[in-house]
Amino acid sequence: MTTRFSFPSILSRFAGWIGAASLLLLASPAFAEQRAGNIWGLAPCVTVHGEKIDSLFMIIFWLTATVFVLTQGTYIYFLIAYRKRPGHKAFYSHGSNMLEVIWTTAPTIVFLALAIYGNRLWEEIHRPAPSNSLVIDVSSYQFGWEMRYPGVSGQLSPIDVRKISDDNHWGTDPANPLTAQDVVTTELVVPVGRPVHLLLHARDVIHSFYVPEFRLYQDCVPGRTIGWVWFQATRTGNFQIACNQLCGTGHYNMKAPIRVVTEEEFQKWLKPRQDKNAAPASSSSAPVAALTHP
Ligand SMILES: [Cu+2]
Repeated sequence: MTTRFSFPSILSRFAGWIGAASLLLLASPAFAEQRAGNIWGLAPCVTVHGEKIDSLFMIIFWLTATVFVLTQGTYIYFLIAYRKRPGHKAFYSHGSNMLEVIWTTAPTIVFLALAIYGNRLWEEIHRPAPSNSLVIDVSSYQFGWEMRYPGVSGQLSPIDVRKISDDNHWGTDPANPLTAQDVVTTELVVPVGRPVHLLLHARDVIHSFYVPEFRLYQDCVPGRTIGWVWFQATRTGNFQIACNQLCGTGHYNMKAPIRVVTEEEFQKWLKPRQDKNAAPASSSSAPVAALTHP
């Protein structure tokens, strides 16, 4: 007996496509070499907020997955059970009003609950940063990142975004003694377990501060201080900021390393840099003054 659409015949018909897809699947790890994370699922999560976002994500995923399997399963079952067969006569069914009410009300309640829960989570994440946060200024430009930490005084030099330019990366006042104390770096080093408050800036065009492991994605807009981003890392590790807003020809390479370290390691890293900037600030106050008050 020959059937036109037997499984082997379908297989041979699509052999070329199946072969190509298998090759692509085998070769895909080579494309993914640049990424440290898992390309098949979510990147590991290392922030308190991120864990909450993931929990909402998983609730929605399992909810929709369950509904998908149930509805598609029922659909396939009905297709097979009520297929056209000799001796089986089709009959008209108007449906069930009760069922209609149930499957309209149930999703409405679920969607409302998700919206309320999601909104609460959004508010929680966008709550002002705790007062004990470490404040770090982040400057994005074509094509890189710069970080500014408070100097020995524990305070960042005040800025005016209107003064941000290629010559004045932060928009600080050179006459302010705090300016010389600021610690400027090209890597983001943060202590684990402590809230970190970021002030995001852009010097030229819109960039985006994106760290998948932090579940953080926020645009940096020229002329603005984006001051609502804060996070608290849950474990140490090495990560990367990647610009996630197509910002020009060098966009693909616009990245900076992130190191989440212990509080002791953090102090060991920051202290010498603060001390280095503290010394010339007091001794060179004369030239600074001379510069600003000729
Ligand atoms: Cu960019």
